[in-house]
Amino acid sequence: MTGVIWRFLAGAVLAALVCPLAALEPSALEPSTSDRPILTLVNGDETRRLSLREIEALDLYEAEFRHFEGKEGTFTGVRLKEFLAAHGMDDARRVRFIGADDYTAFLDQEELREKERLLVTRFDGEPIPMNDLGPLMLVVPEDAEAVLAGETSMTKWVWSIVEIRAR
Ligand SMILES: Nc1nc2c(c(=O)[nH]1)N[C@H]1C(S)=C(S)[C@@H](COP(=O)(O)O)O[C@H]1N2
Ligand SMILES: [Mo]
Repeated sequence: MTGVIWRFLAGAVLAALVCPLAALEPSALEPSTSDRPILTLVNGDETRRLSLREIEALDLYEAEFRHFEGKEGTFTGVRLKEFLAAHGMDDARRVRFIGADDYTAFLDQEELREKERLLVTRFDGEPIPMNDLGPLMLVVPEDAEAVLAGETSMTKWVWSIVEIRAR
């Protein structure tokens, strides 16, 4: 009897260790060497264009999950908070993300604090083409399952990001 209970507990602990909620892990990918500008950063009245090499200059992290637009695999990128801090945008009242399709969504300070968001630069190790939700995507790995289950909103999972503005 106790054997059954122990086996159940051991199973539960193992499952929790092996299958965390799409947790962010350090990535072993080599940062890009591409100098082609793919992102416009607007901070107050300063505008800059960044390449994949410049975006991936920070530590890379990854998570495995299924995105509601269909992609299932490994999403790699930089932590949004670190990226904003590196570009002096971390104390902006609002940060706006603009897609190539002109879709826009913003995050306020509370949203930036409450969840770990990843600015995705790669899918399954490769840069993401413009016509396949690239070049950059905003995702919340810890919410991936809740979004698929219809329990959490995905309006701030912007894809095809080409511009980020702080004010
Ligand atoms: N670039 C871009 N990102 C986007 C959107 C979009 O139209 N363009 N739609 C947003 C909204 S409103 C939602 S609910 C989810 C899912 O959008 P969909 O229902 O149009 O697939 O993606 C979000 N990210
Ligand atoms: Mo939506």
